[in-house]
Amino acid sequence: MEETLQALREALCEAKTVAALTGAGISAESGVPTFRGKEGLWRNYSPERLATPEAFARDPRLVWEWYNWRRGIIHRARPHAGHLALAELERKKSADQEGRRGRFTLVTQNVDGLHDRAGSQSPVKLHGDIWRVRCLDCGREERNEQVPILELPPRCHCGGLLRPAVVWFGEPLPPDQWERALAASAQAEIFLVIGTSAVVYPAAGLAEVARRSGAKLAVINPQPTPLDHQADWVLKGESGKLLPRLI
Ligand code: BV8
Ligand code: ZN
Repeated sequence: MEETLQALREALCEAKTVAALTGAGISAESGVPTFRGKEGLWRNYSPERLATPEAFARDPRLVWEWYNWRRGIIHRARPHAGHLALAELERKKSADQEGRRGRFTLVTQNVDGLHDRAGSQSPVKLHGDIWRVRCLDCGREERNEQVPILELPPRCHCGGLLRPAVVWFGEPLPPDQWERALAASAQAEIFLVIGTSAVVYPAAGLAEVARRSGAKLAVINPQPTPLDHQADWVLKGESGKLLPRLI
């Protein structure tokens, strides 16, 4: 582990452009349950039942109860040293290095906003934001940080039903965010895959985009992932402990 850490540290120093893809695992140490772990969010529910437009159409109140519960947990959560380390890497890479302008792009599947609270400037949010809502009728999208939202399901001024502004299964990713993620992955010399089971597409496909464009791949996860076999560095451990040591 030590030599892998040191090798990746040196490569990160050298690299001009770096990108990272994070998943629920980086929020686990902040107390936010992951989706597929043993304590996972999906343990009691199946994704089909909750994180789909059909589920919301069938029972908006049930889906909102699930999001209210998650918003409560996230509201009480704090970013940890791993989130802060990624914000630090962003600052280091964007500061002029011997006149070479480096770049670090954070791409996240998480909707909890912990990266923003840790100081990441403009994370690419592939799956939306749990703190924003969108009206099914007039399409108006706004911030909503009520914890909890009292009247469920919440209504827009126009009377339309408000939904969480997140990407559900079967829904396309926001085109602007997807474009930013593709560009960052294609230009990265090093692509970090942190705290994701890499089973949800198209997000998980970004690692392949990066590799095909010549990037080296690093996986940071206490468990094995489908990307391990094609990674240049595999660090088996928790993001809150490994990222500060790495960065
Ligand atoms: C789309 C937002 C089409 C909402 C989420 C069959 C095969 C392949 C693909 C599909 C298929 N059937 C359907 C699909 C497509 C589907 C998909 O990929 N399904 C998977 C499950 C098979 N994808 C979609 O539907 C996407 N849309 O394809 O649209 C389209 C195109 C054009 C036009 C119309 C339609 C939309 C996907 C987005 C779904 N939304 N969430 C919400 O959050 O409520 S997905 C959800 O999973 C979260 O966003 C989450 O981030 C994401 C991925 O999960 P992970 O982040 O990886 O979390 P997980 O729990 O799985 O893993 C945690 C990891 O952390 C583990 O590895 C664990 O070991 C590790 N860990 C634990 N502790 C730590 C740690 N790591 C580090 N440190 C620790 N301390
Ligand atoms: Zn409306």
